[in-house]
Amino acid sequence: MAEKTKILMLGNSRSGKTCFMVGMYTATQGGSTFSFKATDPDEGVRLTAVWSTIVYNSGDDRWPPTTDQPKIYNFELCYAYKPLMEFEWLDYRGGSMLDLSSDDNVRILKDYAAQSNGFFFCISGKYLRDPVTEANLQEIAVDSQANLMSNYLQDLNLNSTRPDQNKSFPIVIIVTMYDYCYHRDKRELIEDVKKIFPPLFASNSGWLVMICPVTLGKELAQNSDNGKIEPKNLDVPVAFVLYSILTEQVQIQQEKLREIEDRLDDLESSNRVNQWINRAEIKKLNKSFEQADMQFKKTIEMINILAREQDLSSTDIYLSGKRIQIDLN
Ligand SMILES: Nc1nc2c(ncn2[C@@H]2O[C@H](COP(=O)(O)OP(=O)(O)OP(=O)(O)O)[C@@H](O)[C@H]2O)c(=O)[nH]1
Ligand SMILES: [Mg+2]
Repeated sequence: MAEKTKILMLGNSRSGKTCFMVGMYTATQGGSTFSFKATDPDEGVRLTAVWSTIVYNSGDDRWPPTTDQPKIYNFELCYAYKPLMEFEWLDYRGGSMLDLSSDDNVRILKDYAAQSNGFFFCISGKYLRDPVTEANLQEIAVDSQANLMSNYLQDLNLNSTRPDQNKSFPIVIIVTMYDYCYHRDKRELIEDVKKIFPPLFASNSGWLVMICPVTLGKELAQNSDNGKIEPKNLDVPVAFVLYSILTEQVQIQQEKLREIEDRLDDLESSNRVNQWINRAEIKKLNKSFEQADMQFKKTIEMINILAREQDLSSTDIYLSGKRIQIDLN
């Protein structure tokens, strides 16, 4: 299993962060062969209870209270009940982004950002009901706190102590409460989201970004008290993170195989006497090659599993502002 992946979900207060996390955890328990498991079983029970309340209660009682204390959740993403990837997830009070930098919550958020392997930015669909224009762009960026989220990316780039600077850093812009935008053309909506975060789509910027509209139910915009819960796309952002981690692993593993092969070629192409002198090294390298090859094949198999389970080919993914097609098959 890959090392623990830390996700920081940024979004203003009431942007749907907690509901997304709870829904992602619970809604994948059924149909898919992928599922989430809370590392702490009691936490799993609590999350399931929160979800049941959302599904079966009505009125204000159905929704979880605003998050007051930052809290870390640990999940395992499983395939056929076997752990594939470990996740750590910070849920916090969205309003914290507005607090002064000396505030404890801001410090926790900044520290977590510095250790994160990817960011999820939440923009509520409420802000995108109407087309984004020059006249309303600033207001949307300020109200949704998109401008504050971008600051975290700047910090990330400036933070030279980050050990894994060369690693890919997936970003998902999640349009929560997409039900507010069902009347809109999806392509136009996606273009509007891009206008809110222009640096993420600049050419040569290197950012790998997915834009993913999600909803807990299409009736909720009209009827948040009693609308039916029919989650959509809640599992897609994490599948994208898994994809980006796996493809990065494949590249690293391929590089390692190439290096071992080159060294073996050098040693084996020398004369017989040298080959005999280096026989222990050659044996060791052959063993390393076998191990690296096994890991490589395992990663390819995981990518194939992901391809079977999750169709990412029609999702909106951009690399340096260019839309890329992920077809894992
Ligand atoms: N229409 C609609 N409303 C939603 C949806 N998801 C959540 N909501 C509403 O949004 C409210 C806020 O959701 P939360 O998940 O608590 O928001 P949060 O970002 O965690 O808020 P803080 O904890 O204050 O930072 C909920 O109480 C629901 O009323 C959705 O998919 N559609
Ligand atoms: Mg919350």
